[in-house]
Amino acid sequence: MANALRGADVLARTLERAGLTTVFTLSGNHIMAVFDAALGTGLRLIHVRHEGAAVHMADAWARLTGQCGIAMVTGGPGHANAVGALVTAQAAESPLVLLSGHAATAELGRGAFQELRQADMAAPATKASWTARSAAELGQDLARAVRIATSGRPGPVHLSLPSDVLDELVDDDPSLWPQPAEFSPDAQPLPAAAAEAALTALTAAERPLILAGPALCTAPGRSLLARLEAATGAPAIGMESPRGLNDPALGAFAETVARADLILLLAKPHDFTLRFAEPPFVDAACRLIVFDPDPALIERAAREKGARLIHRAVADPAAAAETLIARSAGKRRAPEGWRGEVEAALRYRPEAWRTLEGAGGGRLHPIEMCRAIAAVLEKHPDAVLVCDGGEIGQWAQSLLNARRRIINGVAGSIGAALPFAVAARLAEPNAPVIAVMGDGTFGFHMAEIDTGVRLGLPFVAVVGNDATWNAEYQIQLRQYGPNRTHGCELLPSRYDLVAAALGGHGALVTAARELGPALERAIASGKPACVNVMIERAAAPVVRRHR
Ligand SMILES: Cc1ncc(C[n+]2csc(CCOP(=O)(O)OP(=O)(O)O)c2C)c(N)n1
Ligand SMILES: [Mg+2]
Repeated sequence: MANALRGADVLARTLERAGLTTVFTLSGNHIMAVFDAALGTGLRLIHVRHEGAAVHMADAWARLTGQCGIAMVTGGPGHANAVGALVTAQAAESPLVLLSGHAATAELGRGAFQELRQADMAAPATKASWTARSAAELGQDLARAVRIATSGRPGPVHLSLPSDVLDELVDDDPSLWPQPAEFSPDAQPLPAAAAEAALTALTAAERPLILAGPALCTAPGRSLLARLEAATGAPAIGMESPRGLNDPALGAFAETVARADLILLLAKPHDFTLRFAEPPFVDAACRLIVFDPDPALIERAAREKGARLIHRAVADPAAAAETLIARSAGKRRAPEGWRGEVEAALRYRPEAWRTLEGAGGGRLHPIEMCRAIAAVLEKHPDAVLVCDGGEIGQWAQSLLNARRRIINGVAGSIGAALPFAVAARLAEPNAPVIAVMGDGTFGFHMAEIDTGVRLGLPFVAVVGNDATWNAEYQIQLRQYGPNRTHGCELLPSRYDLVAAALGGHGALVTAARELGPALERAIASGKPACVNVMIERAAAPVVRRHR
């Protein structure tokens, strides 16, 4: 073969041609052919310390750049380590492709090294999951994977790469290379009649709401929602938290949702986050409109709501919003008073939070911690804010904001914050990255500080260290009583020294006045940093004006 290429070359060059050049990876026997094929291409391999981190990074990359994220791991256990992280990307509606090495096709069923039913294993956490069959089809496989990941409701896709397919030789031929259009998402526009029906209902309603799903919670998605709100007069709110209506980032929003008379679910799943839109959370007479890319989710809402679902259509979220904006010109807008009421509820935080101070004694209240971080974010309006979960994550999400924010999301999983921070800095090389997480959460992926050090990707991990898996401790306290709290304690460990040991910057903070300067020093260090803040054990906030 004059111009013979390996399957691995087809894969690497297809990624390069598609501009998908940042690959978050952890090496392994089955994928070393791809590492080799990457030489001489424009591919940038970001070699991480755990396969789950590679997937989390591809997820954050997608959320920040709008591009499909790419993660590549080895077969068997490497793949298994990656699969858990897909769940976070799936619930966050984040498009990525997981490429996993795989035992050689010729050895399957014979006891091959690391043989595992990988496609079956990834299936429930992905939009599509399959195993490549030949080198000649690898380019098309990849284009299809990217297209599925980015179409409709975005999400992860898995493709397994048997090692003999990666090593197989094929002649270089135009048929190997997919056309750019083959990567492009399939478009599902909102039908004009559905848009008109929705706008008529929205303008006739007294207290309408537009609730959007995670896919529209990116920075461009939120700008689009603001335009949609301005065009229709109906408050348009993105929901991306497992706390749903009780998301403390939405202030006292739950109180106004209960008063809505019409809710348009714009690619927002009808699910537990809405408390299934049942009373007392949503009024029994409130009507619903569902525009969703997924017919199965429309059917589910129809089953749940019957005649209260007044209009429905299959449509992509951003396209549907654009159509609604275009068609709302000249139409009556929803009442101003209602919009003001919703805005006030979203903005509401208890007055006492402004001045609240902890008991001292070397520990800050989470509010004091967030106050200092908020001041730093104000000074750095270009900063990317990462928030993980747990009780401290709820405080941070309630009290901190930034134009570019990524949170763990509807999956309610903890641990992604450090990988998110590394990928955020890669995506935004000139912006400070501030990642807030609990001490339990820090432990999941603390080795990614090493990835940041090796690759020169600084970020500031702010650890709210209450020496507890506090979210679970609070459940024990609430549900089982103060005498039955056990097993959720951690040590007040020096995570700042972990960062320093790995070549990063570390600081321990035990008083509120120290935190602002410590954060500025951490940013100025130009290294991956851990600011280890000793905090009180405080239950996450539930924000209500009327009890
Ligand atoms: C992957 C995963 N494992 C376990 C949990 C359950 N969980 C939710 S919050 C939490 C405690 C988190 O502790 P920490 O990070 O210290 O935050 P804190 O609640 O103490 O502020 C746990 C164990 C989860 N949500 N996700
Ligand atoms: Mg904790």
